Amino acid sequence: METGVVVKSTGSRYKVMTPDGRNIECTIKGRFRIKDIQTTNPIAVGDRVKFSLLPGKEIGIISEIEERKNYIIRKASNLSKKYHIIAANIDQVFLMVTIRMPKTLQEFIDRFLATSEAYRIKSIIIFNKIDLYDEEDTAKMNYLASLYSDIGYNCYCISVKTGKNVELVKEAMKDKVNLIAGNSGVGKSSLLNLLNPSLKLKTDELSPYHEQGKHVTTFPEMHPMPFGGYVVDTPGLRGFGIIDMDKNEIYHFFPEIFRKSKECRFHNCLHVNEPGCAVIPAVESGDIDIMRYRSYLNILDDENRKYR
Ligand SMILES: Nc1nc2c(ncn2[C@@H]2O[C@H](COP(=O)(O)OP(=O)(O)OP(=O)(O)O)[C@@H](O)[C@H]2O)c(=O)[nH]1
Ligand SMILES: [Mg+2]
Ligand SMILES: [Zn+2]
Repeated sequence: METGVVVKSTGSRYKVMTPDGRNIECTIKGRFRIKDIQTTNPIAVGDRVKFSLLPGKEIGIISEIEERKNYIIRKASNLSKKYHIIAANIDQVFLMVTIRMPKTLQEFIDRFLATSEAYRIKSIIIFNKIDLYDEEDTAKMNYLASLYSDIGYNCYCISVKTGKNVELVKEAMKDKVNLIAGNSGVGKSSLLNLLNPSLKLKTDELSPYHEQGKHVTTFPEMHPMPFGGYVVDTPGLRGFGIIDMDKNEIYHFFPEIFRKSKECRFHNCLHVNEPGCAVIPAVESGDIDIMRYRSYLNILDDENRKYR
């Protein structure tokens, strides 16, 4: 029996990397399940597995998965009760966003961050393509970068094209298992190619009409970095099918709202219109960003709608 880490999973085939750096094609034997949730894929990138090589063949059979430290999932589709595991055993997530080409919506950022909070995985924001930004775009980026850093998320403003500030991202990724996520076309694979030129990952221009990415990367894959550590490249996210959250705990995943909520009169305050709420006046005075608050209300609304 050998051990290894799943670095790629395409349907029924898995690429497993051994501690001495060999890549073995594997299939699975038996059934693997996560307690309480239904998943469409039993094993994901980042899973640590045990496998045995078939005699005389280059193919391994996975027979065991180590317990996961954490995992990132998304709904298989909007209405489905099934989940798809994107990756497991991740140290931190880099959310790559762009102010233009394509434009990342702020609510998308907030939904993503709230979901990572729910998984207790540290998120870091990368603003990419700063070489394209005019004065207005730059002002918008600076506003968002200071908003999110004040809440507690580290932010990097970079250009993969010019290489500006990429060193800083490298330092932050060093010796960790990182995942990079974001809308299609923001430059995730381009960044990995810059960090590890031997990868030669496929990238493509945006479609000129919609200024949107073409979903070039189709499977998550873990790549080793020459400076130490790994990065999981992922396919561009469309809307963010947020995991089911208990409506009473959504605000726990907005750190600045959670901090303020301790001053609310009622411990079960949802910060919508309750008397003695401390969050609403903080939004009115600008201490809590109104767009963040709106993102919170929208997620709350989605959860309410499900049970109607
Ligand atoms: N001007 C500019 N273009 C960039 C920058 N980074 C990436 N691009 C371009 O953006 C386009 C999309 O890049 P990709 O790396 O394919 O984007 P992706 O996020 O991997 O997209 P998906 O795999 O579809 O999710 C390519 O044409 C890149 O050359 C940048 O910093 N500045
Ligand atoms: Mg890509
Ligand atoms: Zn309140």
